[in-house]
Amino acid sequence: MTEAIPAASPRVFSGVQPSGALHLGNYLGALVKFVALQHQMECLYCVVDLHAITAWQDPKQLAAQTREIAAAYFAAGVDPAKAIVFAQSAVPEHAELAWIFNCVARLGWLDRMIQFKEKSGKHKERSSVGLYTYPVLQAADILLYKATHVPVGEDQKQHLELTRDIAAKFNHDFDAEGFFPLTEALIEGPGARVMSLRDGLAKMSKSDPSDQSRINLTDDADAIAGKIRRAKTDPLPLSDSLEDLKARPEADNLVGIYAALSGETKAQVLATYGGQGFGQSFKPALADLLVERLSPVSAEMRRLLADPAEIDRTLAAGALRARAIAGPILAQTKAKVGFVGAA
Ligand code: AQP
Repeated sequence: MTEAIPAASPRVFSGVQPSGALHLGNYLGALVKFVALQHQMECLYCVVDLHAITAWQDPKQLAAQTREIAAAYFAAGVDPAKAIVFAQSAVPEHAELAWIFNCVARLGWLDRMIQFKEKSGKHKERSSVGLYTYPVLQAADILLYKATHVPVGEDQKQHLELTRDIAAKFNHDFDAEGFFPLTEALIEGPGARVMSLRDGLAKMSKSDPSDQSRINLTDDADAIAGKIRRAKTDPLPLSDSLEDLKARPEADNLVGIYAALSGETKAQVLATYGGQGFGQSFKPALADLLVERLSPVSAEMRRLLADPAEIDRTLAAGALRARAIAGPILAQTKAKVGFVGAA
């Protein structure tokens, strides 16, 4: 008989990989949402180091990068007394649930994942097996806490759909309707898809070989001004029509970044700067706005990173809180699968 389980109470889970310096896309697509949500629901924010090692990470760098992501969370405004902040590898239940989900997910589902195709490129046979099953681990991250909402950028939409497919198949196969929630992605928002400063059709990314393609959270005012000055645009002035932006991806991206940072709509930005050349006042104003928003974050990151032991203590305390939620959910999952000795 199908077991009736009450609707899950709202809970947020999200994570960022410690695979390099954070950029403006991570900040607007993820961190800004993390901060807002911690006041509305129970939130778990993870530094997903198990995900990071799906591509090579220098072991000497990985710990520093993990602390840097945690520092970025706190500097952006995540409060570790409110949200649960921890490193993924400190909660072994993630890997355990991922194995069970590896046996639930179908090969055909993973074959369709665009991010694997993009990241593995032409030489997929040389990619790690972990990169291929990355979305399954992501589903485990989320469902280990029965999270109902996941704030992410638009690039993660397909992985969230896979998480729902895995939850639905598990619930069906193990006769446990409603056991895992069908998690919703929280993608909407002005910074959901920040594009490269060198190519308006490619997303801003940590792994882009060109540092000029992104604004890093740790860039100083000169670096930000230089990158915005050199940001690719077209020779036409900025128009005052939203329709016109659709065919001009680089212009659209810069206007979108300005709107996301200022809290204005794109139409309001165009009402102020439309009709002028990019360099006249729009690009300098955008650089100033970026410096105004990001420099307090990078200053706070530097302050926090001066005391790595304190970051480690905060992450360890977060891992204990995370395990207190994860343990019983994993035990129930194992019992449903039929493992002897599970609670
Ligand atoms: N360009 C972006 N615009 C909006 N949101 C973005 N995110 C990433 N890039 C953009 C969001 O940031 C969160 C953390 O991402 P991640 O580091 O875990 O993985 P990612 O999506 O693979 O990020 P990168 O920067 O592109 O890293 P690499 O180059 O290593 O792959 C996620 O919520 C993501 O949606």
